This record gives sequence, C-alpha cells and structure tokens, in this order.
Amino acid sequence: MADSRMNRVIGIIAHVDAGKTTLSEALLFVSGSIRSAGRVDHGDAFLDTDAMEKERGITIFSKQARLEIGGSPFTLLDTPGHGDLSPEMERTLRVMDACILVISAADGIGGHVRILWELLAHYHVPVFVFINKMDQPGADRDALLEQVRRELSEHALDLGIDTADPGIQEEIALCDDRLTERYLEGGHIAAEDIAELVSARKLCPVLFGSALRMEGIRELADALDRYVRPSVSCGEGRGEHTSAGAGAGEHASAGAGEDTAPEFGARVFKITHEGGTRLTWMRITGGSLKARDPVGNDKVSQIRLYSGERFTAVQEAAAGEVCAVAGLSFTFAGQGLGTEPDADRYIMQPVQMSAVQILDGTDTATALGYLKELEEEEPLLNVSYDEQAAEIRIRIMGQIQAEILQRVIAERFGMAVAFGPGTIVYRETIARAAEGVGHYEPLRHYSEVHLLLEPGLPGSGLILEDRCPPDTLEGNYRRLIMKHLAEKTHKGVLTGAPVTDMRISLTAGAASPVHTEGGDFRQSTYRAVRQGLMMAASAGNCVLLEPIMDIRLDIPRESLGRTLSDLQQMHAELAPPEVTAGRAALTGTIPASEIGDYPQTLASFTRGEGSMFTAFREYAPCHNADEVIAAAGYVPEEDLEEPASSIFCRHGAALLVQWNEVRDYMHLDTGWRPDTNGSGNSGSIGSAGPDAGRPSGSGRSGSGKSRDPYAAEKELMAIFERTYGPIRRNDLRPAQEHRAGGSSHDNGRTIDDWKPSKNRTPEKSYLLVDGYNIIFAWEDLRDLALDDIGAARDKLLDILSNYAGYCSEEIIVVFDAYRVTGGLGEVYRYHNIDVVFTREAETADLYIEKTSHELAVKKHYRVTVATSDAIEQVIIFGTGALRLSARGLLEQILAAQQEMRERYLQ
Ligand SMILES: Nc1nc2c(ncn2[C@@H]2O[C@H](COP(=O)(O)OP(=O)(O)OP(=O)(O)O)[C@@H](O)[C@H]2O)c(=O)[nH]1
Ligand SMILES: [Mg+2]
Repeated sequence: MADSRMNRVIGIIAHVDAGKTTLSEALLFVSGSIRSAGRVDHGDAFLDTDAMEKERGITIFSKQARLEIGGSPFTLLDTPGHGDLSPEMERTLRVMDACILVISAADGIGGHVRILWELLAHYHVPVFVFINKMDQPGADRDALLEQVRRELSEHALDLGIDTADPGIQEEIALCDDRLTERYLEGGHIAAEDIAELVSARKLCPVLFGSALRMEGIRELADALDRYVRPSVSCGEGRGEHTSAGAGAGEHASAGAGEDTAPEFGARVFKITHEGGTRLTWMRITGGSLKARDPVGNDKVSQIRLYSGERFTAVQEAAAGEVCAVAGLSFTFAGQGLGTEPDADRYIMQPVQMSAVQILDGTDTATALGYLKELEEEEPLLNVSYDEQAAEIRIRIMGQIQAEILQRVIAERFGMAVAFGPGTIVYRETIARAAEGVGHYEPLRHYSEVHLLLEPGLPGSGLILEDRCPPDTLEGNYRRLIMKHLAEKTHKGVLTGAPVTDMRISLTAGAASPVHTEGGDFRQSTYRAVRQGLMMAASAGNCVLLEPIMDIRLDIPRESLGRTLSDLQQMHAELAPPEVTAGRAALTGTIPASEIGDYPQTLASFTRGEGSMFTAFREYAPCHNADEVIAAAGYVPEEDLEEPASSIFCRHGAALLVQWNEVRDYMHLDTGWRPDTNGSGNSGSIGSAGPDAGRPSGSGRSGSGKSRDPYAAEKELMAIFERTYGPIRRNDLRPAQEHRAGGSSHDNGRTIDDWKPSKNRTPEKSYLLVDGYNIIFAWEDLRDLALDDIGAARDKLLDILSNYAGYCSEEIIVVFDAYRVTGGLGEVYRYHNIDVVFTREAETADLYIEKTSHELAVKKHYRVTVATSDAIEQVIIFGTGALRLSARGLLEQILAAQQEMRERYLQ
C-alpha cells in the first residue's frame, strides 16, 4: 500500500508555450511553497532560471521544485516543450509517478499532443490532462473534453465535477470490468478506486483552468494528492510503470529476509555541471542513499535536494526522493544504479548528423574533450570523430538545439563553433542470418571467433548473447569477446553506417594456451562482425535503414489537395484525412530525408494557417537505398579501420586472408552454412571409412622418391582442382602479395610486423591427420580408395611424407581400425612421419582427442588436427588444438611445395 508520506514525483509535459512553467509556478504558489508567483514573461519564474531561458522565454532544461500538498511531499518536474529538446523531457518520464499533460485551450489537441500521448503510453505513465488558458476567449470546456475523449482516451473524465455524483460514479465504474460489477451490485466508488484506475491508466482525469490566473489550480493539486500513488515503495526498487521485463529491481529483494535493509536502487535522469560540480540527478527507487556511500568506484560527496535554483544538502535521501548527487564521475543519463537496470533506448532521437566547425582555432582533440563532456549531459549528441574527414560529428535534433549548444559551448568552454548542414543518420541491418568468422594469428598470437548474426525486430537495437558451449572456450575469453562486441559501434558494409536491430551471438571461439594474448580477441571479434556482414552483403542480405518520422499536419481544408500531393511525392504514408469544419488533420509517416524545409513551405502556402509536427518513429528499410548507397561511395574493403579479413599463420608468417576466403581457412567449424549450399565443404563426408579394414602391411615403399620432383605437385594441384574447383593464383599466395605491398594497415601495424623473427626458438608442433577422413574428403583419393583402400592410404602417406620435408610440424597420421577384431593397434614410422592404426573399439576421433589433449594441454605443444569432420572438431577444440579442414591441408601442402620450388629455382 502506498505510503502517503513518500515523496511523489509529478512531471509536467506539453507542447511549447502551453503553460507548463506557469502551471508549476501556480502549483507552488497555491501550495504555499512560494510567496508570490513569478512570470515567465517577466523573466522571474521560479523554474526558468537559466539566462537563455529568460531570454527566449522557453524552458530548455528540465527542472524540479519541491512542494507540499495536503501535508505530503511532492516533487514537480518541469520539462521543455520544444521538439528539439524532447529527449530532455523523455528522460524524466522514467522517474515520475504521474504526469500532467498540459493542453492549451486555444490550440486543442494538435499533432504534438498526440505524439506526447503515445510517449506517455509507451512509458506507462499515469496521466492527468490539464486544459490550460481557459481564461482566453472562446475556450469551450465541453468541446475540449469531447476532443480529449475522441482523440486521446475514451476514459477521460472531468474530475472537477463532484465524484460522488451518481452520473460520474457510473462513468468511473465503466472504466474497469470488476468495478462495473461492484458498482452494479450497489457498491460505492471511493478515492482509492480512482487512484487505482489512474495508476493503471484506465482512467484519465481531465481538469480545466488557467495557470496565469490561478484558476483550477487548487483542484488540480487536490486531485494529485488524492489519486497519485508512488510507483516505488519503501521496501524495494520497483518500476510499476516502466516497461515490463526490464525490472531487475522487481526481483532484487526477492528472498530477502524480513529485517534485511531494502537494497539501494536509483534511476539517473540527468547530468549537469553546476559551478564546476558534476551532479548526477536521480530518483531513488529502493533503499536509500547516504553521503559517503560508494557508488561504483566513486563515493557520494554530497546529496542535494533542489527546488528551483536553491538546494539543501542532506545526509540521506530515501526511496521516492529526487536528488542531485555530487562526487560521481562515471554516471550517465538513463543509467540504473543498484538494483535498477539501465534505461532501454529512448524514443526521441536526433536523425541528423552535423560536422562541428571549430571557428576559433581550438585544436580538435581539446574540442573533442569538451564535446564529450556535453555528451555526458546529452548522450544523444553521439559525439564522434571521423578520421577520414578529420572532423568531429554530433547529432542534433534541430535548429533550436544547435543554437543552444553553440551558446553553451561558448559560455562554458570559451570555444566558438558552428555546425555544418545536417545529414541523415542511416543505419544498417541484415535480412537473413549469417555467420561471421574472425581469426587473428600473427606470430605469437592466436584467437578465432564465430558469431551468428541474425535479424532482430525493428527497434530492438543490438542484442548480444553468449551461446558458446561453455566447455569449448574459457569463461574469461567468452566474457572478453562479449565485452568487445559491446564496446564498439560496429559499422555496416553498405555505407559504413552503424548496424542495429540484430542479434549477435557468440557461437564458438578458440584460444591457444600458449599464444593467445590480450587484444587478440578484440581483433578476431571485430573482424568476425565485419566478415559476417560481408557474407550477408554478398548474398544480398544487408539492408539500409533510414529514420522514419511520425507526421501530424493541421491545415486549412482548402490546402488539403496540395498538401496531399506534396506528401505523396515525399513518400509519406498517410491515414485518410480527418476533415472538420474548415480544417483538415493528416497523420502518417514519412522518411526523415524527405522532410527538408517542408514545414516552412507549408506555413507559407497556407499563410501561416498550417502546421506540421514530426517526431522520430523508427528505422525502416530505406526508400531510396540504391541512391543513398551510391552517394555514400563506401567500399568496405578499403575501410582499413574495419577489416573483414583475417590473419592466419602459414609457415611462420602472417597470412592475410580476405573475408570471402576466411571460411576456407577457419580452424573451427560450427556447422553453420549459408542458405544456398554454396560452401561445398560440408563436413559430413568420409567419416572414418568404416569398412576400411586393417592394412595389409604391404606397399609401404617410398614410391614417391623416384618420381619427377614436380609430379607430386601437379598431381596435388589436379586433386585440388577436381575436389574444390579451379584455383586462382593468389588463392595460394596471398601472404607474399600482402607482404610485398606492405601497405595493409591494421591498427597502425603493417603485415611486415608479423614476419617471423630470425632468432625465434622453434617450438614443437604437431599435425594430427585423420587419415581416412582426409582420403574421403579428397576426391581422387576417395576414388582410389573405393577400388583399393590400401593404395589410397599409401598415396596419402607419400603426400604427407613429402610435405613433412617442408613443414616444421611433426606429422602423425591416424587410421581408424575400430572394427578390426582383435586389433591391437599399431604405430610405425613411415620415412619421416608417424602412422597410427587405432586399437579395436578405439576410433580415430578418440585417439586424436586423447593425443591432442596429451600434446596440447599437458605438454603445451601446438597441435593442429586435419579433418573435415564437423563433429570431431568440437571435441578437438575442448583440448585446445586447432583444426585444419581437408581443403586447408591440401592448400597448405600445395603452398609449401610451390614455395620450395621457387626457392630452388631462384
Ligand atoms: N492567457 C493565459 N496565458 C497563459 C496561461 N498560462 C501561461 N500563459 C502564457 O503562455 C506563455 C507560455 O507560458 P510558459 O509557462 O512559458 O509555457 P511552457 O509550456 O512552460 O513553455 P516551454 O517551456 O517553452 O515549452 C506565457 O506567455 C504565459 O504567460 C494561462 O492560463 N492563460
Ligand atoms: Mg516552460
């Protein structure tokens, strides 16, 4: 049950100039909190205290006032009404218990009011409608109430009328089925019932008056006292009217014992700097906050309870309180503290981006620092530095915000800036799932990351998830990957715009016990995202998104035809016009990029009689994507800051593998395949050749020795081409080309940095080859095996023995003798390689797993397992070994041979 002494927070929101600040003043006066009411028009209002506010006569920053109504404490939050400043208003919605939506009688319900109404619905804020300026001529109470009921809520009721009146009792009862039943059975509707309906948003009280003339203010104050319930209780941080599911706080004290102190929770809604002191504005939603309490790594140095410009410092702020806290340096607007989760994304968003022009020669780094400080106060500024254009960019809601920022920057930092023309902020997403693979293995580094990118719901943003089987990669590496995913704005590959509305799941990753270093996973994670996006793009599955705005137009009826045709050309989607006497209202959506200066055009051809409101709605597929993409001229491969390629290691040197070939080199395989079965090397073939039988022991002659030295290479080349298709020359030699170029920058390092150093002590490394698996994966060997398995085996041994001469790895070839009755297993040396036949009932998989565990985990040797078996690789990875696909092995062998040949021919 609500504690009547708990502080209740009432927000006031409205369209610009509806009278919010005047109403705040009136409420303060009526409640006895101020002795005389100031006036916004005279620059002496209690809440419009900023110099800019006084000059412009508008509220710019949300502000609070404390007052008592009927002996209970209240905090009023006055908010700015201008559309450019709506993010400042939106942030207060999460901390209020109820809201007064002020409507100016003369304006009625215009487009802006409807947008605000939807915002309040989104945040589940209980609403009181106050129809202001009833003192002005022509204000029609009944008509206005009717309009509110028609356009906002059918459960809007004039509560100025005595609520004991039978007519009004019945109307209230009709707001809720249970109540209707009780009422029909002869029950009475009490204030408590009304409070419950209001907090559930089933009833919207409507009051009328004049803030300027202090009419209807007492009634409004009484209604607030009677019908507003605190949305937090003393015991816990509870968010009754915030979005469902977000409420970590809801469960925070579950299971806590009776006498356990309630846990602290708070929602930060504002950051300001007052005379050099950084203040974090928050509402306490659970427990309490005391001076000198630790918050994160900081300590609370002071708790201020502000009212207007003045504050009192207190030792403790309890649940329900709104306070400004000094001493915290890492807080941000929208943050949840203690048991509270952070805010979801805000609805009001700037859709335009502008370059910051520094007019007074301040250097860019200093300017960036200043703007970052402002960004703490207004996170939507999204301050970024574009390296290519060498300019700072910020996102701005509109002209008014730009002017305010300019002034704030000049006054606070003494820096003169201007803003370039606004450009639309696009985003990118994907239409179908893709796997992204990133591998980073320059010398003495190792990491591989697999991410599944899946399309998310519109507006869902980026959802990051760890779906990596826990036993395949250590927890701290998984956490590192998740951190790297979260720490960065990932750029799309169509225009380089940030990606959104996607779920990115970590599905697999590999580290080396010896070589993985801090930072390796950052590289492979970033690369995996980009590689996945390139995969999606190549399949035509990347989607450019553009901001779509809600529009509401109020125009004279005779302008309807022209307006409709204009809007149609601007790709607007409109509901049928609502036409009333002499006026028409249009609602719909429009791409932000099409709006331009249409509000001015509209105002001019309607001679000031028409107005247009816009508010950000959502990101949706771009109506002119091709055009925008072409104009952006973005070439993802040339974006050196955002590589989609991977770095592998071949023969001790770094090998840059382009995104479209990463899958051929990757060490892990999650089994994911593109939809269009294009990848070719699906892992199901040749698992262990079950009928292979025990080898005869014959035919181990070194037949390869007497052959043409290049015959093996030619033969291998032929095997390769038949199995995997023709080879493009640089397939096999990207490493050399990139090293020669030397220009492939990656975070400032060139590929040259990764050349093996001469005096490196060779480490021991093993290549375990799953014999039958490889035989059945290489087409020629498979054909041979179908005729004569022994011959195929010998051929593989010859090839590997040849390769062993070039490579630095110890090669162990394992053949499965699982089904050989009485088989004891055999290990022998074939020239320079080891050959193993497993025992009865021991599969090659098992043997390889055991051996790689022995070598990789116990002895810390580097182990690579060559197999095309997708299931086996999961096991292998548990042991810390690397996997090489059948194709990868063949490629490596070919590359080695070619390299040797070139060396000898020189
Ligand atoms: N006639 C009349 N004028 C009013 C009334 N309330 C406010 N005004 C006038 O309306 C104008 C705007 O009032 P404000 O209180 O600044 O409006 P606001 O909603 O706070 O405006 P922003 O903060 O800029 O969004 C001022 O000139 C007020 O004097 C009223 O009840 N009657
Ligand atoms: Mg105001």
